[in-house]
Amino acid sequence: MHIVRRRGWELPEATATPEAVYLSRRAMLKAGAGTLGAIALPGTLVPAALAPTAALAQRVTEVPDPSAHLYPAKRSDTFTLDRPITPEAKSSTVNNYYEFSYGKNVAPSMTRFARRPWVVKVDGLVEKPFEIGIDDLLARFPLEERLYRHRCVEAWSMAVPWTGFPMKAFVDYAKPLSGAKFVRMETFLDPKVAPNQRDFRYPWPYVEGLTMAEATNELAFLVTGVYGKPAPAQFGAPLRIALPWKYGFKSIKGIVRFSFTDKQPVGYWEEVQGSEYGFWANVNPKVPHPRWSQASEEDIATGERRPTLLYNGYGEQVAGLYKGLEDARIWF
Ligand SMILES: Nc1nc2c(c(=O)[nH]1)N[C@H]1C(S)=C(S)[C@@H](COP(=O)(O)O)O[C@H]1N2
Ligand SMILES: [Mo]
Repeated sequence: MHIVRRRGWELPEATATPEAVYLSRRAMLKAGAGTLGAIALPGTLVPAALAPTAALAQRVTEVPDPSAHLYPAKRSDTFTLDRPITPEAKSSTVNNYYEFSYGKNVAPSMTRFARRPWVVKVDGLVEKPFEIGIDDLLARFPLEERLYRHRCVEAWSMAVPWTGFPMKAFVDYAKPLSGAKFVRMETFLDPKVAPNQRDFRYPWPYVEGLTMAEATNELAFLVTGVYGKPAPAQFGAPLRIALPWKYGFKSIKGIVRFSFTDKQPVGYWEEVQGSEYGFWANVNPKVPHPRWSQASEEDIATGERRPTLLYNGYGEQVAGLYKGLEDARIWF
């Protein structure tokens, strides 16, 4: 979603994204300043052997999804939209998935990604840590469809019919101990599949976190499908989350691990640039991002600008979560 300030040794494709982000000193130190001169000449990040080929693309897309028979799921009438559903042709070609591309058309860079096999790990402060395959998970939780608005911190928005199950059902199943205060979620890590995970400037894997109260709020939704079918890879298949009252970067894709913890997790973007992206990231039109306004947003389908809503319009469900936190930085 953001580019890194351009330096001589940086990649040309980094210029494809609209906003500039400044890598924190911490991230640079973590990357190891000593290696800076040695690598990342333009073009060396993705070895030729990893460049997508038409044959590979075909192989990956031809794998039938074993969960296809579960779709479409019944649409919930609890969650309604104040705008049309964004056409799939648009929402599936304007994506953020930094592991694969710093630009918005991510799908062509995902030819090495496969949605199966996929194992999810549950650990930390739980009665008993375990692993579960995505299809066993899908068999355990009834699927439903929910229409949610989605608001990226970059001030664009869309409206999507997600399919999945409430995060609360999953949390109950994980049996967290009473000492668990947060859930930390982690994206897969496999640079052979996700070329940008070789980019030492970023703290892979992608991580996000929620308080237990947020994770068990009725809106927190674990997503497995979209538009009435298993989610295409660029949407974060086979498992991502949708948190419609928060900026989109909280809605982590490609989840392989849930860790229950008593420590507030540090998210990927918080780690990259903590002065601009924080733990809470609740949508608020009145609190500008340090580099741009959040007062309005652009609908990616129509180009129309509309006023941004507090909590992205979901205050009724979530405002209560933040009582007593009025002075905290809950808008970044
Ligand atoms: N693992 C991972 N999850 C991610 C991201 C990412 O780069 N990597 N981008 C986030 C951002 S900034 C947004 S806006 C949403 C985009 O979701 P979409 O592509 O389905 O619209 O995914 C979020 N989840
Ligand atoms: Mo975003």
